[in-house]
Amino acid sequence: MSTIIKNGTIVTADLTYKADVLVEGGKIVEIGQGLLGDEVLDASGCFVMPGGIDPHTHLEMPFMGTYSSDDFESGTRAALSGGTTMVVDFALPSPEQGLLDALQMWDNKSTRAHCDYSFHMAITWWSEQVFDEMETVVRERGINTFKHFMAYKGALMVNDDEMYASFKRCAELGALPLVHAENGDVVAELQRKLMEEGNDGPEAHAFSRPPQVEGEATNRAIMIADMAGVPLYVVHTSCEEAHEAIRRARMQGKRVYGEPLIQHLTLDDSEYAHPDWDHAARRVMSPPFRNKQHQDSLWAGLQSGSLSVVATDHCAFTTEQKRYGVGDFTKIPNGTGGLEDRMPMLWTYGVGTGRLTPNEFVAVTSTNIAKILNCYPKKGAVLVGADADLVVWDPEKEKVISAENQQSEIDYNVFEGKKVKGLPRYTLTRGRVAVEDGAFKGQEGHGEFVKREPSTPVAKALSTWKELTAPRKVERSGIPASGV
Ligand code: DUC
Ligand code: ZN
Ligand code: ZN
Ligand code: ZN
Repeated sequence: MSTIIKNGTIVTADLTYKADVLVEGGKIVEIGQGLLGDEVLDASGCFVMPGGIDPHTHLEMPFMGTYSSDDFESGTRAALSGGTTMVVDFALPSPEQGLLDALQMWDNKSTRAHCDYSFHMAITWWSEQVFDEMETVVRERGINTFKHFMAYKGALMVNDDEMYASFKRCAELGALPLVHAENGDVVAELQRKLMEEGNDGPEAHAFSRPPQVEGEATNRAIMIADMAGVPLYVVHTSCEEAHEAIRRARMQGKRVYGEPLIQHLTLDDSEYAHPDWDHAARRVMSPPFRNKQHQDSLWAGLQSGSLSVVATDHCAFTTEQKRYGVGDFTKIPNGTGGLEDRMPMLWTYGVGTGRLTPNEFVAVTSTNIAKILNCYPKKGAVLVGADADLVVWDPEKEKVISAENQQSEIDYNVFEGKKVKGLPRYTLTRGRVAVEDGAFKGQEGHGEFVKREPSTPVAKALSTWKELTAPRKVERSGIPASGV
């Protein structure tokens, strides 16, 4: 059976034009005028765009004494409902657990996915076993990205020596390292001091993770990546200091990518001052929400291209789970949701305000991500031969975001009450209509794992550092006798 998307305007990262799209066998087979197909989807008044890719989710992840509450079933249901057709989740080994062992757990969880997905592999400890398994992860499992936590001391955090070793290994394998950039030592000390002074509420969370800890760690990771000769992807860039570091590195020719979250772009730190404990705790995530100055910087980064993609870091916890941290803010499970809302929120606050063009919207929600993570043009494209992961986007369709009608399985939504304009009329996952006018019609287990090859060596070019400082033995005319 074929499906034809008729009367729409195709919007890609670089083109806008009117054409029909013919889909068969899960792929785009023809783009042109007056095409015919079995199932007809009317896209009048709509934009036909590559489905969104969320490069950063944590589904059913063991974390801070519990598990994040959206799994691959509810998480991908939320994704598709908001126009996202692929998620990239983090396989997270517990301390001393092998990478392949952890991957097996993620394989098992992800069988319920409604849409396609891929994994990043987290490096949470370092050993010869980890070094060896990284090669299998890249060459046999099709995972070309490794995440490093510079925070969560005593749990997930890796030190500089481990990070440098892992970055060098990534360089050898043609893999891309990712960092959660916050100085975990300083965070731990600020947390201790705040608690000691009796600041145990969720408002203390933001004070324990100021922009400086993120700016410092971002700079450090960039310099370590430079020395290892590998590109770098900085997850959840939330503040001006981190953005500045990324922007400077890019101007120096370093291949560094920044990923702001939709939450940091649209919500600010006044949320933590809310008199209701639950309200504030539900918004505890790391890095925390920032003030308007930082938000402006992130928007400017997207507009100018110094920041590359927009993600969610979807890591949803119920109010009950958040309450583990009553009396000690450091025990509030860190994380917020956003999978269903990323695309409508970015359209409303980005395209709707004139900050982003529709083409730029496609770039930062889909195409840039597919290119950086090396699954383009299978994903992120409206091209013949690409997967038919598409969203028929109605720019006039409106709703008010509310936990009452969301797909996520938690009991609140951090965007509650926000009015969005711009929503999917249809979302297609490999040619299958999974969302039609707000109604979910997906199929559990339809999602497939997307293998991502290592990058070609040319994509590894970073700065000229290596050329300039490659050690050279100096021939000397004479060497003085030892002074001892
Ligand atoms: N930050 C969060 O808020 N949650 C999951 C992990 C992270 O780094
Ligand atoms: Zn569920
Ligand atoms: Zn993180
Ligand atoms: Zn994360």
